Amino acid sequence: MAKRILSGIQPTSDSFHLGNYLGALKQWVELQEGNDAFYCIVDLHALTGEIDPALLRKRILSSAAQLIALGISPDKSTLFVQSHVAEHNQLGWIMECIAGFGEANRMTQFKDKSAKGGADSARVGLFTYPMLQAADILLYQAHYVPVGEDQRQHIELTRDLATRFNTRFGETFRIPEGYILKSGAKIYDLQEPTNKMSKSSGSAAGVLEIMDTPEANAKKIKSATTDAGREVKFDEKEKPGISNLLTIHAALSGKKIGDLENEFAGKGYGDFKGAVAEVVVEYLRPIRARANELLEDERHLVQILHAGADKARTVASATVAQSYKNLGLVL
Ligand code: ATP
Ligand code: LTN
Repeated sequence: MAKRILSGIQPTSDSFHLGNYLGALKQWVELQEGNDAFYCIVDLHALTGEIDPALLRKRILSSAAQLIALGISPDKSTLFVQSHVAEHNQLGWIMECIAGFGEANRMTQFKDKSAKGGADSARVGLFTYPMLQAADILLYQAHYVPVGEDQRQHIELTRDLATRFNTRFGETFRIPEGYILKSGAKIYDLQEPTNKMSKSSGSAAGVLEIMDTPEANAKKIKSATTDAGREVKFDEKEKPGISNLLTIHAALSGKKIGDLENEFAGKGYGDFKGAVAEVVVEYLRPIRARANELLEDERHLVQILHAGADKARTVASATVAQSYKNLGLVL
């Protein structure tokens, strides 16, 4: 049976990176087949960080173009921008009124992010972020929420809030489940292969960006940190750099890691890196071109997003109406 899928990604960088794709977005593309998928660019969540209006606008559009270029089809999935569907704010407030201060205060993402700039300067929106995320999910009565391991705690909170609401005010929300790939491709920084590839903490040289030029990405791979020895072998402990490159090659070429080890037996790291660079560059080339093409016609891109928002609103408004009614609000 088709399942309702919901996920979101923040438009917080000019380009998604290969970790975002292999760890999360590739699953989004796969899950749109045979399911009823809703994918949301969570621009309101992005307001919890530094706000640069011109940059934010550019990144929302660029995120949409990249998602489509990576394979999210607006015909198969409902692709939309969170701020286009006001119901997110409406249910977000309800969730804030259901959540306890103590449980919100236990969210590790808030603790980590607020600790960076000093807790007093953290904004209230960063604190209430998980309640808005719960609203994102519950509005669509999602069965599954494909996310990375780091989001497990927010999904648990969402389930707790939904259960509490249903128990106290009557059945309103489906209790969603996280769809978290345990062994999902976790991609590491090319320069520091024990840290995850990340928009915020990685060095630019260690992050393979979808919108980067082929030359830039090839150069990053060729100067990736490798390990002692010269054998191309998967060993995350002793050879994190080579293992990361093997993971990337295998994920994009569809080859097995064992077969790649055999293919490069007796050859040096240089040959291997050249092959990885070619696989990455050729994989990303049409994606980048398609994204750039979509960005050239901004009106058309916005039209696609508005159409997605219209579809999303139909589902979201029914959930808000039901929750208002159950709360005793006069409709
Ligand atoms: P930030 O550095 O700002 O935390 P990020 O690069 O970690 O950003 P997110 O926007 O937090 O990216 O994550 C978007 C999705 O990509 C999440 O589902 C997350 O689990 C996944 N993801 C991010 N980095 C990686 C990675 N290196 N390997 C696999 N998956 C990743
Ligand atoms: N918090 C998530 C982004 C996010 C999300 C969502 C993911 C916001 N709303 C709803 C899944 C479902 C993150 O930082 N990756």
